[in-house]
Amino acid sequence: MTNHLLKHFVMKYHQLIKSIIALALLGAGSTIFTGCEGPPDMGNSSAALADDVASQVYVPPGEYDEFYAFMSGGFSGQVSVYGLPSGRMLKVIPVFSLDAEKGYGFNEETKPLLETSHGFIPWDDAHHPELSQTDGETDGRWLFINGNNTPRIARIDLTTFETAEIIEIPNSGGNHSSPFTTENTEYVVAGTRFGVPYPQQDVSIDSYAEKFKGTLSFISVDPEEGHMDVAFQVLLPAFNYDLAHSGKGKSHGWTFFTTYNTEEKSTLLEVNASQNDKDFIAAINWKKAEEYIKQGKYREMPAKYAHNIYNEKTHTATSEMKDKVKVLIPEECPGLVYFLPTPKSPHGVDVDPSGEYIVGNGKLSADMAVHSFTKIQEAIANESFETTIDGVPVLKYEEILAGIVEKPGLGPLHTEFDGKGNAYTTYFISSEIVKWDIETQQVLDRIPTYYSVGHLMIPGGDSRKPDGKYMVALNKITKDRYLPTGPELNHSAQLYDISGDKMKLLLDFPTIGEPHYAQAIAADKVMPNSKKFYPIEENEHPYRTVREKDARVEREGKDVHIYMTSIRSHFAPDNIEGIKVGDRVYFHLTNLEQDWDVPHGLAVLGAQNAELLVMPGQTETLVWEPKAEGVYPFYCTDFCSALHQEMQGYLRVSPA
Ligand code: CUK
Ligand code: CUA
Repeated sequence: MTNHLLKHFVMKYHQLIKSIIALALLGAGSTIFTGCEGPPDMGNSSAALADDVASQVYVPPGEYDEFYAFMSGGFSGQVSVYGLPSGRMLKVIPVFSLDAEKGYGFNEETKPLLETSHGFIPWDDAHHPELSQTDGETDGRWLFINGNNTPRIARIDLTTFETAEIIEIPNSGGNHSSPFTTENTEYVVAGTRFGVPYPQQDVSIDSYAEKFKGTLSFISVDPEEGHMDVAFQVLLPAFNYDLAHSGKGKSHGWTFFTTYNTEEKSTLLEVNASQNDKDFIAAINWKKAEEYIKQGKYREMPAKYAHNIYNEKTHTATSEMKDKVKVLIPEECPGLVYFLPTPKSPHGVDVDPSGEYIVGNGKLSADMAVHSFTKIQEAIANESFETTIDGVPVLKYEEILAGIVEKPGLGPLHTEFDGKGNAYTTYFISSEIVKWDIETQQVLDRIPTYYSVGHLMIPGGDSRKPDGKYMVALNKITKDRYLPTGPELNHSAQLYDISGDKMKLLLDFPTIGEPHYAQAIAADKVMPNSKKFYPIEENEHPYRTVREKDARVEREGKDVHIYMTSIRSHFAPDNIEGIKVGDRVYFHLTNLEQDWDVPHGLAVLGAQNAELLVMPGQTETLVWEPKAEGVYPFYCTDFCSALHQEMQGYLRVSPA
């Protein structure tokens, strides 16, 4: 055996040991890395295969990728955009977190986007990007993403790749099961992970079962503008609502939410949680909810939440505080909610492209339950209920089951579909993806992931029309996959070819933050609408300067407004005097360029905020309160022309 082969064999063997240890460690939730030196086994077996694989992901220089992939940033709070199949990173879109690169959250225009009922919160934990849909197909208009920590949903405009709106979700704690869309983007949904005192108040945590509630929110989306609104909430027992997916096709009009802690305990230490053999999927008939709302069968409850919208004409966001929400109570609204028993602690709930099969991914269960929408409807029609909890009928497990995937792997988390009758489920503990037949529930294939896969993504994989060519695994642990970079490595995505019977690993690429979920869409659904610049004549920013000759400085008491322009390669005005210590200086910079990809930046020595990065035709404002007299330089931060380095100026600050 050559050295190379021997090493290969050893590594393979280690993989087996790792799997066995991992199986033994059910609940420990990690794959054990055994510390081989050098690069690891790539999961494919020969050099020839490697060549074949390389050609499948190779996008020649200057050519475009086939898909846009949008990855959640997890605790980075942002969204990153990748090209597939190349795995090239195209952009980071700032959403919930400050981004110094783009001045996001630093300039006056975007600050209001990060307002909440708790004040300015420039961070969140973003888990699930969700593309807007028309007729159950991704349409390339908007991307929604949840903020988990301070409950919010953001809408990104895919003509600009910028955050256009953020709405806070009232009466919620941990907005995890969000923002999964309905078939025509009628709604994006949100559910509270934590039970919350309802209404929010100072109560003993021990009173959890009596005083706490769970809320599921339906956020309407305006079909033209995309503007969101909290249409209504459904008040439920204080389970923990984990994930969701809406029905499609025959199950259009329904949304399904997984729950855990149906014991309603205030502490989830292992002994307390997960006593019940089954938890529930909460099935909401939102068409019915709309009828109840129309009939006025709702209660209006106090709720404090921010609604922030970015206006593309004024290039400025505004924040509005709202104070009421419509609430539906199941006891008063028969037919609105049903509980579907589902084996232990389901995480994801996924609906197949036909809308018939509802897959509950029970983390602590050996088998996976697949529910039948048809059977659910029959059970409801026959009023065949096991019991009722707070006015919500519980259906009988055996009666709604389409079938079971038997012992497919350990720790199922999420399932996506290829549109060819197959489902693909991630197994966190056994670190693999299992392909199975939706109708027969037979396992067809399995492939390891490196390591500990969370979500997976197939372009359109949660829509009616998946593009079943590629699959991306989003892994929690990276370990030995890349050159070491100290104690922490970036999370890792892996691209697989799923066009044939057997899944095939094509590519590893690092990601930003923690990509929980991702979505992808054919490039030709987005690319033609991508904005190249903003026409200057349409700029309605209140502090715009549309001609260089109008550049000027205006004083209003202690506020000094600098109406500044930029064009290759100078600022106007560039030498500014008459500023005093104690003034508040507003740089309102309008970028006069009218061409693609020519932003100008602005940085000022000692300015407390970051820089500006102004897109062609836009205006942005940097506020600075100089603390000491002197002469301060400013300059353009984005290399914009051969004379970029000459793009600079001075600001003189005199004693008060
Ligand atoms: S979650 Cu992270 S692996 Cu927040 Cu959708 Cu399942
Ligand atoms: Cu403008 Cu560099």
